[in-house]
Amino acid sequence: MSMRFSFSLPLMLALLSCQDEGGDAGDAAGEGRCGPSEGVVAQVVDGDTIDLESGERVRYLMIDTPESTTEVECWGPEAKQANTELVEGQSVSLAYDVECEDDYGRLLAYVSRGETVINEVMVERGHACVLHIPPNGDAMVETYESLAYAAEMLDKGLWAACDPNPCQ
Ligand SMILES: [Ca+2]
Repeated sequence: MSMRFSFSLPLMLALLSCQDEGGDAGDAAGEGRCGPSEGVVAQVVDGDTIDLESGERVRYLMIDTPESTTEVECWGPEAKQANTELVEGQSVSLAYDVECEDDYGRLLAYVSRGETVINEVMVERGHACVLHIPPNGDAMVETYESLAYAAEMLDKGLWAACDPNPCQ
């Protein structure tokens, strides 16, 4: 018994420390490195921002959608509507990058429903432009740029509807 214990404790500690270094690998309480690792979307603010029932405001990483709140830009209302249909009232998971918050205190996250990353869907369907603010997204920028390029080639959403194009 004691032999087995002396073997497994260091192993457990090693596993735990790996998990800590894993960034947003959440612990048992559902906490990621920067904030909650899951939540329910109470309200969609616009195409790239949501409020969780737990109170956090979350700004989607790597994307920017046209405004639909204080001012209304081309495709702003459509982007908000698309985001609403995707996540409002839904359980989502959150993954973080290097910097946890923006200057407004909003959590910066990749937001997923099941295996679907909503940030990517918004670009893929032509509802969002790519917005890369390093060091966040350095590992993801090529993925997002190619999704935006495909949306542009296929005349999706804002790429066909807006002149001038809000992504340029
Ligand atoms: Ca925006």
